[in-house]
Amino acid sequence: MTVRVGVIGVGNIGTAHARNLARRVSGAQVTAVFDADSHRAGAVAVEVGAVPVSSADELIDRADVDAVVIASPDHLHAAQALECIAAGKPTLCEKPLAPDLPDALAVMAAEVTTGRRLVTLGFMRRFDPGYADLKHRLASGEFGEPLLTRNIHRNKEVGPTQTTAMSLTNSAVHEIDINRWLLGTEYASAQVISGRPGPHGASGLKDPFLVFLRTVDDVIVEIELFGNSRYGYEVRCEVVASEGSLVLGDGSFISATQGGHRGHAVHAQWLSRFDDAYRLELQAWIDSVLAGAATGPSVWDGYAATAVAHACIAAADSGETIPVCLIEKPCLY
Ligand code: ISE
Repeated sequence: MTVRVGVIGVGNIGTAHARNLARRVSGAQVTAVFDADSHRAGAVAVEVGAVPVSSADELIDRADVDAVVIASPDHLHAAQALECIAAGKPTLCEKPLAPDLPDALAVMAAEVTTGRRLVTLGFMRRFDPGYADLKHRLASGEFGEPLLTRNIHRNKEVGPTQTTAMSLTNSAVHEIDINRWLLGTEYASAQVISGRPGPHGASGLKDPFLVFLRTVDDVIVEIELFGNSRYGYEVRCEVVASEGSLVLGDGSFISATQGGHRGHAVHAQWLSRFDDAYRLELQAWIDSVLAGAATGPSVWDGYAATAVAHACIAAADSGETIPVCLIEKPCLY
C-alpha cells in the first residue's frame, strides 16, 4: 500500500520533505503541494510528480491526499493541524506545534476529543543516529545517572526579523525536546542569561544566550543558542553522568592533518547535518500511517516544548528563574 501525501509549504524544509518522500521513503507518494508562492509550489510539484493546489484547505480535503505534512511558517501550524484533525488525516507537523501556548493547547484539546493520535511532531533529532546512540548508551546504565547536559546550537545566520522569542520557540525547542527525550523527564524551571550581543543580530536580539533548565529530578540542561555564528551550523550535546560522560559532535566529517594544521569541515546549515534524521523520521511516520497507529513525537511533546520555551521567554524578559507549569497529561499520551 502507498500513502498519498500532501505537503503544505515548500520552503527549505517542505521541499526537503517532498523530495525525501518522493525518492527516499518507501510506501509514500507525494500527490499534492501547496505553497503561498505558487511558482515554488509548481516547481516542486513537477519535480516530485504531484499537482500544485491553490490552498492548504483544498489540499487537506483532497480525496487523493491520505496524509499531510505541515511545513508552513510557524504561526500557521496550529490552525492547519486543527483542519487535519477535523478531516481525520494523519499529519506530520513541523516544529513548533505553535509559537503560542493557547494554540498548542487548542490542537491538543481537538486531538483528545477525537480520542486518537493523528498528529506527529517534527522533532527529527529523535531519529538522528547520533542522538539515538546517546539515548541507547544512557539507557544501558553503563554511564550511571545523568547529572547535567551541555548543548550547543549555532546557526550560521538568522534573518533580520529574528527575535529572542523566535530563537526559543523555533530553535531552542529542539534542545528542549531532545533533552526531555534523552533524560525521560519534564522540566521544573527555566533561567536565561545573556551578555554582550554579537554585532550581526537585529537590535535588541539576545544572541548568543544561555538557557539553564532544571528537570523535576534536578538534572541541569544548559543550552547555548547562537543564531549568527557566521562560520556555519553546529549542534553538540554532552551528557555528564555519574560514571562517565558522552559527547555528541556532528561526527560526520573526516579530520585532515596537513601543513601544520588539523581540522574538518563544518555544516553550512541543518538540512545536511540532519539529513539522515529527516529521512528516518519520514520513514517512521509513513510506516506508522500504514500501520494505522501514530508513533513518534506527539502533540503532548509539542505542547511541552512550547510551554518550556514560554517559560524561557519570561525568564529572558524578567531575568528571573521561572517555574515550568504543564497541564495534567491527558491519557491519550
Ligand atoms: C530551524 O527551523 C530548524 O528546525 C533547525 O533544525 C534548527 O537548527 C534551526 O535553528 C531552526 O531555525
